[in-house]
Amino acid sequence: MDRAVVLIKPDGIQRGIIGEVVKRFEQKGLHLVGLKMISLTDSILDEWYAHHKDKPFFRSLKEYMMQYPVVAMLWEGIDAAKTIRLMLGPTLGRTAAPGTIRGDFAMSQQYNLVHASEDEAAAKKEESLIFKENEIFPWEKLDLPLIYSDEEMK
Ligand code: FUP
Repeated sequence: MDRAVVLIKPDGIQRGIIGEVVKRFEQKGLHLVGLKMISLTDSILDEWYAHHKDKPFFRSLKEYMMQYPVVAMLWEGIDAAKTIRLMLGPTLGRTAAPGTIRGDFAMSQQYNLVHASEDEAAAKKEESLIFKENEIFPWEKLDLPLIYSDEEMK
């Protein structure tokens, strides 16, 4: 199983979509192993968005991410990051297909409500920036044999 970090960003908190996002990932069959509210700091964001540090939008992106707390989640599943990013839709909300989270709730590029790790490497980095070891709960999810075949779970 892979893991992916999801953040419901400050605009998502203000728009009241926490339950909606959690509901969609639970319905999909993803496995929630970490969940907390956190205020992101300048130093976390410098590392989080290191790949954007020379972009013109970097400063306003960080300010927006620090404006209100975020809800951080750690989800497990086969191809978790890829699956979740499909469920979010593309970064620019108004181009996202209906049925995706951004397609159903977002118009903007910056205010696109939810972040998800790009791939497994990004997920590992983001997990270590947000979650302490005792904040991760790998509980046994009893319906996994109904979500994946034995072959897929090997
Ligand atoms: P994503 O992988 O969907 O999080 O998108 P990116 O890594 O490309 O961008 C990270 C965040 O930067 C996005 F959520 C929105 C913001 N952004 C801008 O504000 N302006 C841009 O031109 C590009 C991205």
